[in-house]
Amino acid sequence: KTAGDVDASGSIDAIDFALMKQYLLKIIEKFPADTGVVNPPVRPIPDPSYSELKTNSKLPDPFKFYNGDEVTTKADWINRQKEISYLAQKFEYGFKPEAPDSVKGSFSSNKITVTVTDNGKSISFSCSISYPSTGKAPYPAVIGIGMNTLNTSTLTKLGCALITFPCDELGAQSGASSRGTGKFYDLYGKNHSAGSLMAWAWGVDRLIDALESTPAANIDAKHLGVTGGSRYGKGALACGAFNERIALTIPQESGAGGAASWRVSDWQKSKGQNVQTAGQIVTENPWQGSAFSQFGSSVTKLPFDHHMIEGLCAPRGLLVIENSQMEWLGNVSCFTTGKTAHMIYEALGVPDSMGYSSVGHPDHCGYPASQIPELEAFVKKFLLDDSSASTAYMKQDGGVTFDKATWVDWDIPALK
Ligand code: MCU
Repeated sequence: KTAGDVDASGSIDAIDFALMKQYLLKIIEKFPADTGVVNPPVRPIPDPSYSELKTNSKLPDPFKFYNGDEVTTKADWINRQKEISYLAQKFEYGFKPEAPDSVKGSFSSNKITVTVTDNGKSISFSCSISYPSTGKAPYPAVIGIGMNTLNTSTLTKLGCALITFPCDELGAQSGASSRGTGKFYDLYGKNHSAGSLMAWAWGVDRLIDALESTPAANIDAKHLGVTGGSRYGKGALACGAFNERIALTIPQESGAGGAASWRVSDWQKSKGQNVQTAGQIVTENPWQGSAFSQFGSSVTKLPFDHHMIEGLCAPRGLLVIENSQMEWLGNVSCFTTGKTAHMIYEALGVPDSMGYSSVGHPDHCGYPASQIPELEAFVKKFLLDDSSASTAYMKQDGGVTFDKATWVDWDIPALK
């Protein structure tokens, strides 16, 4: 905190205390156990201003810290993820508040009601749960942002519960002027930096708090997936990227702000294709934080791109489902992001924990039968602990190719 944050009488006001609490919680946050790396030395997180950012027309190197230091170990990668997460929150998504003062869950009629109290204010929201007729309680579950547009019969047949998360209640997306509307903003103020995708990611975190403390809901909070289609797919990726308790992330046909790369989408647009770009998205809806509008025509200044947002999920499960027939999503952009994010999983020695599958079909967010095998395999491996499931998928139809030389000027290190 700087002197400017202290008021004239020399005291720090209540809002500063809330912020300080967030910073402290960030510092003591647990490191993920599943990497086998428990305590990397703490590195200071860089905090560049917009004007200090350097232009980079390639997809930025995930394996170089912001100051240029190399990432050579898995412990370094954990620190690099923290750095990427901070930069992505500062410049794109807005900040996710840390654990609030209290979260309570109550369960009745197949519905869990989540009540969150922070800084003397409370909100609550309810999520419906539909239980499978097979499988074992407590059930693994897939959280649908908005609604679940995946092939739900595949999920229930495998014994997964489906949870509907009412994202629009938390953060509105009914046009650019709806910024700051919804229960998240009732709690944290309408000028909070978070865009609605981050408001949803925060809400899913609170849902998980409630699932953990509400045994009556009968959900295994250690085996949770998150999904969503289209705009809700952008949200699903945000949930997986910013919450280590999500075991499997499945964004579906999410395009720009999700599975696409800002840089490659701009390039596709420059070739005359009708692809959604940063310049357009900031005018459509408040999905991103307000700081992102600075990048509408300067995405090459972003110190990350969406291969690194997908990389925030690593080494956890990630299955990207796309539709190469929908021009607006940016088929080359999504494939390029998928291939480069996969390089992160390769460096971590878990290439098969991330899959990419794009099949062209005319119905946006319909789920073609040809993509069911990969869905089944990822659910088995990450939600049902079936290590025999084969999840090596890098599927792309329609002659879409990955031009590595144009986009990537870094190599895959073998992280120790
Ligand atoms: C792909 O998701 C979005 C897209 O980003 C928007 O530009 C468009 O308006 O809506 C799509 C969507 O959510 O469709 C249901």
